Amino acid sequence: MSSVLQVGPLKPSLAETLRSAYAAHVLSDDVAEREAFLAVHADEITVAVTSGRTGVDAALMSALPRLGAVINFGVGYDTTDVEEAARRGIAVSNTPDVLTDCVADTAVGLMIDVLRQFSAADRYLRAGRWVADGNYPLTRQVSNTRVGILGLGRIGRAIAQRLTAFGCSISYHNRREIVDTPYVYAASPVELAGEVDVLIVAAAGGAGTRHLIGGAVLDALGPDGYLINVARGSVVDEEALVDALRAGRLAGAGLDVFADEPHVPAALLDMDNVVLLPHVASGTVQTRAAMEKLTLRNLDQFLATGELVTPVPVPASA
Ligand code: 8YV
Repeated sequence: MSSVLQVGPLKPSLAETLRSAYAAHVLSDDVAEREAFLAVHADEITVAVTSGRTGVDAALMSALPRLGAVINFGVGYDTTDVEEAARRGIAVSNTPDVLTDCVADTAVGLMIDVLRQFSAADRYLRAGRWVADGNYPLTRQVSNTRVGILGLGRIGRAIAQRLTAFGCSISYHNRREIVDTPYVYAASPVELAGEVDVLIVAAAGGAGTRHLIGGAVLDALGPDGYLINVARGSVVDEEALVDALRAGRLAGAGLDVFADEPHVPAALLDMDNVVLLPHVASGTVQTRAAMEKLTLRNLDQFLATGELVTPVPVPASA
């Protein structure tokens, strides 16, 4: 009998530890198997371990009457219904801080790649075009650009710090203006986009930020502007983004996240001014190991004391 339930796929070594050290159950994707499992084991489960990819929704919470914690591998927890969790007294944890550097590195890498067109230039060379067609066309300078950051949390600040070293000017929009930063506050995403060359999305996902970047923001960014997203695909209206890129109303985009992962809008695949990554921002051996360790610390502490090491804030609405 185990009180731990794995919900959705996890890093293989984490899934193996859950199995061998905690005798964790694994929730099936198959509806009939899931119901059969819940009919027998629902009362045993006190902790669910999941990731941002899957999460725990209100229906699963109501099917697990003794659930006390949702432990999320990843900093983003928009797939878990935190309002419902708060109503039910279920604590939720995530893995902040340990992935900040890698995600910020990825944002800067995407920005450099999109503006300087390194991926496209690499394709150009491999296709024999340097020989056939001559030098690659000139691109856009990265240093000294004006950068706007949507969401000045831990990751947003780490991006700002890195780009400050590139001589970039940094402005930001955030739910609240932050007093202790040297960066310039913009009152809305549209205002921010209108002031910068590159807009970097580092905001949390979820209902509150859904489609915050739509046609109006992209138009404010304009035909010389670039969009970088390392947050959640849901923050950007993908259709509006495709339209803007197609029409040349935006210079380019660098995307690590998409609305319907792993599916990527087909129109983007042929665009040389777009760099596409398969959600790899935290995907280094070092960072994923640190995320795994923090996930297990949350689990151990919850099982021992009923408290989490890195709980997420309880939503204001709860
Ligand atoms: C992970 C992420 O790839 O932390 C997050 O929110 O998006 C990534 O670090 C993901 O959570 C793993 O499922």
